[in-house]
Amino acid sequence: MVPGQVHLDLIKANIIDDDPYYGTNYVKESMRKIIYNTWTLERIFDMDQDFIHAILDCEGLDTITSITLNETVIGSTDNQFRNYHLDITKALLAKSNVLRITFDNAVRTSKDKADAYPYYVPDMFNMSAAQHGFPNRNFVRKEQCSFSWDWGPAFAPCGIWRPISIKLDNQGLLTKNWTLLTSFNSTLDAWEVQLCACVTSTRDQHLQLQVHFDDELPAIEHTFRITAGDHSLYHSFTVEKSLITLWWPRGYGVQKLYTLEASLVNDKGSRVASHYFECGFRTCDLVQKPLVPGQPGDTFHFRVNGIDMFSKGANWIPGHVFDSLMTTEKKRSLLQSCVDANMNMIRIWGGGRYETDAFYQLCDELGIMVWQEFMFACSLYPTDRLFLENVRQEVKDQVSRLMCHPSIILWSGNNENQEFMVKGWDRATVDNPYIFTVDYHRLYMETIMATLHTVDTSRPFISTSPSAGLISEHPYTERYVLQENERGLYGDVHFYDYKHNGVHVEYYPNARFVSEYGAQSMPSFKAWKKVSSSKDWHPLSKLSIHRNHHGNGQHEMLQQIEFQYELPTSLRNYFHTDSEASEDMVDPTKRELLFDLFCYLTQCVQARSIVCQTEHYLRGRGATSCTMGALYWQLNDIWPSPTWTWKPLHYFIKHAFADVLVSGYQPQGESSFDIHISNDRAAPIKGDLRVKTVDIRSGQTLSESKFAFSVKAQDSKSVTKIDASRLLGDALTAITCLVLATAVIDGFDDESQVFEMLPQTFPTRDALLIESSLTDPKISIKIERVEVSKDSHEYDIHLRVSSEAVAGMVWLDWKQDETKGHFDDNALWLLPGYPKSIIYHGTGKRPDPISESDLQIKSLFDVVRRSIDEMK
Ligand code: BMA
Repeated sequence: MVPGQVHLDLIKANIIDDDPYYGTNYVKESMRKIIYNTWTLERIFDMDQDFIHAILDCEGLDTITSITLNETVIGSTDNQFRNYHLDITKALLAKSNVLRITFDNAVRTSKDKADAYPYYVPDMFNMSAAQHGFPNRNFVRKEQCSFSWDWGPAFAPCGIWRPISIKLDNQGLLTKNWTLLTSFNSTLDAWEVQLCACVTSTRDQHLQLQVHFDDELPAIEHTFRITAGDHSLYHSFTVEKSLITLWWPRGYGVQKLYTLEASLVNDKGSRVASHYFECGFRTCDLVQKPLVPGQPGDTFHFRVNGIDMFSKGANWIPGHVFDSLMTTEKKRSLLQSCVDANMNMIRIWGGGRYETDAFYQLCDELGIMVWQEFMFACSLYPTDRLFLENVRQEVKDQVSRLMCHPSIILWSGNNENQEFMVKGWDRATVDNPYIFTVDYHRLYMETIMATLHTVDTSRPFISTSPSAGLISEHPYTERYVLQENERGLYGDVHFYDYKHNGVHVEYYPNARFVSEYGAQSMPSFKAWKKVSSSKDWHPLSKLSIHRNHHGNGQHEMLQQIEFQYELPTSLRNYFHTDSEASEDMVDPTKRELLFDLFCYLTQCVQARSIVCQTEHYLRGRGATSCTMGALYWQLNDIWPSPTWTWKPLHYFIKHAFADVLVSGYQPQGESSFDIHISNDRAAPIKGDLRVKTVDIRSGQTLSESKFAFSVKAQDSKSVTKIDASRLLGDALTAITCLVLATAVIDGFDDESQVFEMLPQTFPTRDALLIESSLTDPKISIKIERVEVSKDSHEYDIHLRVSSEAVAGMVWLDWKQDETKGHFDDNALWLLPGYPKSIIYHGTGKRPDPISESDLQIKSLFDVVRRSIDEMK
């Protein structure tokens, strides 16, 4: 399969019949053998066109290869992230060409390199036994997580993973690639367009560059006179400011993109090369300046077109172990889900891959800002001459390819490698920090930053994330170490805490920018079922533990469930009992339902913890922390396993990232509830905040109150702090209530100006006593109508969900897996007498006939129901 990976060819040919994603197949000897083998891909073809010069254009080979054409060696490669242009002029025949690409074992190669290296360069392998992976990934320029990660399996695949083609020249000119950069030139007070074509000419000639920019901008012409040989034909020109419509991140304006067509015409009047770009015009800065002049502490936020922005988003990892199965359609759907969840940024994390052109094109169109990392993560790296030269070429190739995209607003050197070194994750960096500091500087400053700046100086660069900020821009000097009293005052932060209750917000950092934070949950049971069998359906089953690559993950999730929910004792005991022993506790046919419940509970807890944390960061905008970014970990998954990726959380995040957020929490040591409004709009808002509390057991209203509020543009503040006695009305304080709050903005009548807080139980800090607080909600669902698009490809199912008592975390899903689409809302709290309308947006084949019985509904009351019905 081209583009593809050898694993997929072997599956297609039935040479391996195990599903690589099933159970523990990924560590089976038969699967691992694929990695340890050498594989040769061969293609026999005729060349029926004339040519003077020919190259084999490899956009991505994974990774260690040697290449022959008709038995002539034409090249070798050792970097998955580079483009290779191999000259095949002499080897190419008219008939029966044999092209062979032999892929060597990357795991062995990296080990050999590490063994031969003069000193030990740590890569975290020793700290990650639970990942069932391979060591020394840092010695090979290959997707780092393909050697395993704390959310992913080790397949270390090989293959022609990106397109490959032969480029012919029969007119004296061959173009290898085109690049484009648009930037604002403040000296000229105009936009500058830098265009470059890398060509090989077989003769001296004149070439005319013709640039056509939609019809809106003036056309450009420029003549080059070149000799035979390789050339970079570089031309830069300016465009008047007044002619340009800016590209904006979503939520701030339009995503204006211009089509630029560049052509080269030779002295005989023939058009010998041409290329289209979709480009945009915008400025971008990462503002790291004193927050209060003369005081310690710098800002850390993005400024696009002069506007300071709060970055709302998530982290992106590779979407599939085998890249060719991660289609553009799947990427589009994930990126659209970011838009639907009100995000404006994604961070392409440094342990994965540089994405495809189509991916960034989608980000440009959707207005999603991209924080782009170079592919180095959680490791230290060698710095010998060959390694650095390899990296230099990689940076040139990737930056040249990607810099035309307005969505990319930052280049970042790596994920967590500075922290690895500074915090001494491996003994070696503690014993001799100087070696690794010098190495760090060589790789990220002298190699990556220096190479980047030969190609693109229009975007900011940071060497790492999380960073401790800058001491000075000129000379470029990073702070590296933060003193105790400087925490949160500089740079960005990654924050994970598996020990505390996720709704206890005082544990969350007060930081300028939190570029990673997250919590694990199980995949949906439907997804898990496809990769497991009934013996695996227990929180502590061998498979659950095996596939949770984050050491103690299963126990941590159980602990987190208990922080938020007090489970019936029988259920609690069952979850905590060793998987095999637990078999005696329930009827075998009921294990499925209980495991499904466990998956659901982990997802509820994850959603609540991460949204509480996200709301804390959004409130931080108006606090002394001046927070200006929250990117949670992690948007997408690579395989069905317990990981940090979103499930019900997505619906909560949509809420937290709305342009007006109503959020509330119970402060530590207090019996009150503090409600804030965060305003991401460019204009101030004012209106009424209506607060209502409901007895969670009876559904009776306990209290109602109204508060006037006003919040400045792009600010956040506390609107009211309500005491328990007021929240609970005349009721006994022992009662649990649900707090509902709605902000209605003045001066508008439409629904879009009404913002609801996510319902919160109060007391908020305590575990919800599931058994004694909940009543059977008897949820019912009605399909009201189905609307089908004209081409029948898309359809909307309009549903109405109602309940007879308060229902918590109501989760809707289809019983079968045949539908493709999403509910516009889910993970809801329902109140008796207040039905909710939900739309399911589907594409492709729809359930026909469709009925309410095709849907599955879960709510927190199922914990009570199932622990009574299913436990022996
Ligand atoms: C951060 C990331 C990843 C990791 C995640 C969860 O450190 O950069 O390396 O998967 O945490 O542990």
